Amino acid sequence: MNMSHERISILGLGAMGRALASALLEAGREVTLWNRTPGKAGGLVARGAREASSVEDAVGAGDLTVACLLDDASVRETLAPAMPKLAGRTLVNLTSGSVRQARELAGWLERYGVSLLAGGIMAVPPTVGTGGAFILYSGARDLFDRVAPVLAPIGRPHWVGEDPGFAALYDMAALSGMYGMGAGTDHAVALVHAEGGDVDTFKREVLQPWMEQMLPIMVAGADVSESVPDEYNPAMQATGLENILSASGEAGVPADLAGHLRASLWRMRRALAAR
Ligand code: FVH
Repeated sequence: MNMSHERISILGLGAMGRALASALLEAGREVTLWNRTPGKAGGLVARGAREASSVEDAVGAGDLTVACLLDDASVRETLAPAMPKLAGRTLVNLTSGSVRQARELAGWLERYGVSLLAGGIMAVPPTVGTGGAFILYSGARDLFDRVAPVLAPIGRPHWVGEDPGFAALYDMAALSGMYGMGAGTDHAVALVHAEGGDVDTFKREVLQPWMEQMLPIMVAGADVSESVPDEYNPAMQATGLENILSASGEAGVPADLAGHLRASLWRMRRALAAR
């Protein structure tokens, strides 16, 4: 793989594909674009990108092909006709999917002599290419070492292992943390709103500083065991969780979080029973 020209082809011009292309153009890369539905490359072409007429055309134009499509099925569907052209080349797949899908994709590509670097984007379109953005990669370390500098403009490259499924694993796990946080904050705001509180003031003066204080503690304390740290009092925790459930019921807020809260409650009760 010759990375000296840093010619990158991007398959997929959704919100994320466009953001990736923009950051790479900004960094002076030679960028070729393909999208299933034509007409999405306009502004990027005006900035120097070339729009390919087919997937085969795009794959042939790049030292590196990046797929950023909806899901695993769309990646397979898009690549299938271009496999002969992709043979002997590298695909970086930044499409979200499951661990098994990533492993199976690597096996499928390998049969055609295509190297896969699997990825997971830890950014949203507006933050691509900014300081906080990072990209999880998994696959052969030497491949990562060659690709990382080429794709660094989209976000800090972070290798998580040889197993092609690991980028998806860490991506999905991190998203689970984010969605849990999102569900919790939505629930918090719904409670305050339902009981007549000032949501903006609550967010600014209570929720934000509370979440900032607790986030490092929650991440450090996240644990797969059923144990409760000695310094925590599970009886107090169980009562506290019951209070949240009661407050939600009184406010008439849908108990969307009840499953997680009850699971935590039972963890406290089991810890109490084991003492
Ligand atoms: N946007 C985000 O915030 C998240 C951040 C973390 C990473 N995700 C993942 O990135 C992948 C792409 O997401 P996206 O935001 O670009 O998604 P859309 O704007 O919906 O664009 C989808 C593109 O996929 C194309 N597409 C869909 N189905 C097919 C198909 N069967 N064959 C070929 N292409 C297909 C679609 O094309 P079109 O509808 O314009 O013709 C778009 O290019 C995704 O995995 C996120 O989970 C983003």
